[in-house]
Amino acid sequence: MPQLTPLLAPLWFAQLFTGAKSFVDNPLIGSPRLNALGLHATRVRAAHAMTARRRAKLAAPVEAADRAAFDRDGVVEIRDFLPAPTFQALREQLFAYRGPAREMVQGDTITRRLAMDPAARRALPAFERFSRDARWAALARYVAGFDIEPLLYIQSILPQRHSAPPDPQVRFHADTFYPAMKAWLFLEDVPLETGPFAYVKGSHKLTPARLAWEKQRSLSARDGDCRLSARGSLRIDTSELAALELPQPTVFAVPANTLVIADTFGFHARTQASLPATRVEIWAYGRRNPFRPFRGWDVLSLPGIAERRVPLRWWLGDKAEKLMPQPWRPVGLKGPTDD
Ligand SMILES: O=C(O)CCC(=O)C(=O)O
Repeated sequence: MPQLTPLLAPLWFAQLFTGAKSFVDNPLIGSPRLNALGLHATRVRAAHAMTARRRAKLAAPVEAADRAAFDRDGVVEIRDFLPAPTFQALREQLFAYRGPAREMVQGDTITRRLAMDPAARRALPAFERFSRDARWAALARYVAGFDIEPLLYIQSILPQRHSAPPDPQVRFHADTFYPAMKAWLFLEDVPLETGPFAYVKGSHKLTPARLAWEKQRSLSARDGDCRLSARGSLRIDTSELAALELPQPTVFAVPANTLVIADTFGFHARTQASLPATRVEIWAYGRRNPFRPFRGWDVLSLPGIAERRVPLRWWLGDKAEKLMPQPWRPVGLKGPTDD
């Protein structure tokens, strides 16, 4: 709507100082001319510099080995994360639980999420041991670069449920132009056939080669034929990794009770499942405006509020549906393994 342009210009400008990442929804962020002058590259550099400062202040409580692994690789894998009896109890409680679920279909794959809201927490008392775990809490905050309580869900990945092109998550990508945290505590073994998570170790680092790649991609991302790249999650082919001095991906085909936590500025993907499996996990997500100078404090992370954020977001999303169609559809009461 061209007549709205002068009204929206201040909003587009203000968004430059937030995590807004879509090259198509904001004409400044998507402008090939501004990006040739270095707009995208400057946002990337500034966001990483701010994160490094905040992470330095969040480092002390993180176990030294976890910090070293994360700083080197951008991803940490911790096997046998919960004590065996707690994990067994968590599995039993989680597989028996049914709650208000949301689903999103991407290609042939359904992603189902149930909020770890107060009702879920009452039904899964063993979850408390995970959410209050000091090692997890410190690492989640360090990786996110903020002193925030992550959003927590029960998530199921159900590949090969539609006859459709492949799930777009199987193409390697960076979620954002800035560091952000995602984590998975797998409730069952994740063999290769079920489509494990994969990560390009070291790709969380903003090297000169990566910065040049970001700048190059920002010139054409808006007009390219990949919808998700245009929306700011740049896709990369594994054949391009060597030129960025990066290794081939590591596939996390891991046993049950493994925690994987990653900076999703690093290149990652879900590998292609070869059967219609159901991968069940506790899934966590932590990000905030990357240009914020301080690591905390976050009122939304307070107990009593933190666990109500997901239902609140869903409710707000439903209210704004007409303005902004949202992909997460309510599907009634479901359990994590229902088909
Ligand atoms: O579920 C996975 O294994 C990875 C999904 C993914 O690529 C993402 O969350 O961005």
